[in-house]
Amino acid sequence: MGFFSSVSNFFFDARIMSWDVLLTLLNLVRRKRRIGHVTPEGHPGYGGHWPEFRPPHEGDSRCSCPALNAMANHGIVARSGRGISFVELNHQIRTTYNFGPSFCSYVPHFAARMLKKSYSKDTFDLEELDLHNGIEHDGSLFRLDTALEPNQSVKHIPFIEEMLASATGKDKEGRDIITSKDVSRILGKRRAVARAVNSEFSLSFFHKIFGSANSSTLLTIFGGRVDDLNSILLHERIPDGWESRVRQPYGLTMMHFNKTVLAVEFGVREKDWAEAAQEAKRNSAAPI
Ligand code: HEM
Ligand SMILES: *[C@@H]1O[C@H](CO)[C@@H](O)[C@H](O)[C@H]1NC(C)=O
Ligand SMILES: *[C@@H]1O[C@H](CO)[C@@H](O)[C@H](O)[C@H]1NC(C)=O
Ligand SMILES: CC(=O)N[C@H]1CO[C@H](CO)[C@@H](O)[C@@H]1O
Repeated sequence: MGFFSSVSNFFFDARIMSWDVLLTLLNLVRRKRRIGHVTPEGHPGYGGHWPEFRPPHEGDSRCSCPALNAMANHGIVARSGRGISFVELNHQIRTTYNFGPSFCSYVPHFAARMLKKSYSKDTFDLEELDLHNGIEHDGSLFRLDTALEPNQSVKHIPFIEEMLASATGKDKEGRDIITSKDVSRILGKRRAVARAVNSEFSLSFFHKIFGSANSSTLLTIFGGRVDDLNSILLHERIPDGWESRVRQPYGLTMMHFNKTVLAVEFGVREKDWAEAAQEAKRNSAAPI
């Protein structure tokens, strides 16, 4: 029941949705933030100065989300990844990545409900977010499925390298850029192969949408830039001088984000990967 009520909250939370629509409209009429001033003054990362990066120590908590792990690695939330409050997460993802306040309120509320915790009073450890089929799901871009790798903080380097190498776009300066089509293509492959090699594979419609939402941040917040994503995905480190590529004054709203998400999801064609999936199945030593 919990999960379904959360999902229905997602689709029917009229209050957050109308707030989001309002912010989307304000974004249209107000000027974008100036380059170099996207991260607000007084917050970590202002002017591209991110707090020191330190990889996690033994015993620190990390999760399947590269963006949240990076915040812990820079001490924007507790470096231990433990005892993080949902309220704090809301504020920190907003200033770090310039997601809109509606989204930044919605997601930690969703996570708190998933963990059966109080949004306003409780805290969580990053690894708790990896509850399988809560938010974490099969067929991801950068992690093996839970049945194959129970520790979801473990990056699957070949997946990350394949994604980065598959970028087909270029920006004006000639840098490599991942496009919406690139993300759809790789997502299709991940899902087709995972379905073939993992007998416990499951991916509901809602998790598909979440999956393409998570993947779409590569295109929006990170602007598809391979140089930055190399650092974020492989090292969970925010590059020096980095700021969100979303410059809207009220951040990335759900309404705006939806467009990217739907373009990615509708571009996914698992069928194109039937052969790759069969081959992966033949090659997987111990069928799981
Ligand atoms: C409260 C905020 C957030 C929560 C609770 C959260 C949680 C998660 C979880 C559980 C996953 C794993 C999903 C899977 O199984 O594939 C994930 C993946 C991901 N998240 Fe987050 N996340 C949050 C915010 C963000 C933000 C702000 C960004 C970007 C700036 C982001 C980018 C990503 C990316 C790129 C992935 C990888 C997708 C994949 O491997 O397919 N997340 N997140
Ligand atoms: C999970 O993997 C991470 C990264 O490799 C490691 O540091 C951590 O100790 C592992 N956690 C468990 C519970 O095995
Ligand atoms: C985003 O898309 C979902 C699914 O189509 C929809 O139910 C939701 O209302 C949309 N949110 C906004 C703010 O447009
Ligand atoms: C940044 C982003 O889109 N995060 C989403 C990842 O997926 C979970 C659900 O699976 C959403 O709650 C997050 O909003």
